[in-house]
Amino acid sequence: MSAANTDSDTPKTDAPNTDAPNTGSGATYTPPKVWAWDKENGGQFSKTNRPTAGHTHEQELPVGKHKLQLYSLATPNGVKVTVMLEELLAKGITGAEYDAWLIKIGDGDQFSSGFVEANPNSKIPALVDRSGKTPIRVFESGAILLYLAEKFGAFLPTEPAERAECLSWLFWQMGSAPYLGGGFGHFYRYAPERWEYPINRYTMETKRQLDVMDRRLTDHEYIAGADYTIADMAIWPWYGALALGRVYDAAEFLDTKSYRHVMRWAEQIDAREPVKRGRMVNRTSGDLSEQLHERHDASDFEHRTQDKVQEGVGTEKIG
Ligand SMILES: N[C@@H](CCC(=O)N[C@@H](CS)C(=O)NCC(=O)O)C(=O)O
Repeated sequence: MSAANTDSDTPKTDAPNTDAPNTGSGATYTPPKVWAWDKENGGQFSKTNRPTAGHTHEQELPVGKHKLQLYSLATPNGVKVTVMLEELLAKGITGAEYDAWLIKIGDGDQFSSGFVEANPNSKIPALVDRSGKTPIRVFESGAILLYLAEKFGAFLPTEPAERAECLSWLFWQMGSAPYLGGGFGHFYRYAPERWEYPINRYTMETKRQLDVMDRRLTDHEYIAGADYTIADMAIWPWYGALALGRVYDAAEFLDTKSYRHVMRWAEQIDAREPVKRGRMVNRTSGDLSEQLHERHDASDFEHRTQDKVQEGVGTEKIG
C-alpha cells in the first residue's frame, strides 16, 4: 500500500470502490529508509492527495453580497456549517445570511491561491466574515461552528457546565470522525484493495464510538443534554448519516439499527427543515431537486436547484 494514499477524514464524492478484491492480512510492505512520493500509486484520490501544502494555481475566490462567504461542498464537514447557518436563519437571525460557493475538491479547487488564503489546510469548509473592516477567515468546521455560535449567541449554552458538555462533544467529534472517515470509510469503501486488518481495526473503533453515543443518548434528548446545539450539528452529518445508511453503504455491516438511541436521534434531527435545507447547499450528487450548487438567497431553494436551472444558468463557477 502506498503511503501517498492517505486520506482526510471525509467520505469523498467519487464512486466507491465496490470491485476491490478481498485481501486477508497477508499484505506486506517494507518501508524504505526515506519515503518518496509514488504519484502513480495514489489510489482513487491520487489527483488531489499530495504530500505538500500551498497553492497549485492562482485564482481568487468569488465574493457575493452577504457578510458571510462560505466556500464549501456538501460532505459531512461541509454540511455541519450549512445546517448551522440555516438553523440561525430559521431562528430569525438575519445577520446569518450567506453566500455559499461551490469548491469542487475532486477538481482541486481547494488548492487555488484564494482558497489557501482562506484555509492554509486546503480543505472545505472555509468561512470568511466580511462584517468588519478587515475580513476574518475561519477554517476547521468545529471552529466555524463555534465562531458562528458565539457571534450570534445561539446553539451554545451559556451556563458553564452545559457549555463545557457541549464543547466536549463538539471536540469529541473533531477527534473521532477521522477514525470513521479516514479510517473505516477509507478502508471499507475506497481503498484499492480490501484488507482485513485495517477494516477490523477501524470497524471496532467505529462501533465503539457508536456505543459511546448510544449510551449518552439513552437518557438525553440531544448529545449535550436537553438542547439541540452545535455539538449535534457537528456529529449528525457523520454519525447520523452513517446510522441512516447514507455514507459508505455500511449500515448493515455495522448493524447501526442496534444503536437504538442513535437511530432515534438521527431521525429526529433529519426531520428538521433547516437540516433539510443545509444538506442541499453545495450538493453535487443525488436527486437533482436536492442539489443547490450555490446559495445566495433563501429563494434559491425554490428556484435554483439543479432540476430547475438550465445547463450553465443559475450556477456560477469558480475558475
Ligand atoms: N478537520 C477538517 C476536515 C475537513 C476535510 O477533511 N475536508 C475534506 C472534505 S470533507 C476536504 O476538503 N478534502 C479535500 C482534500 O483532502 O484535498 C474540518 O473539520 O474542517
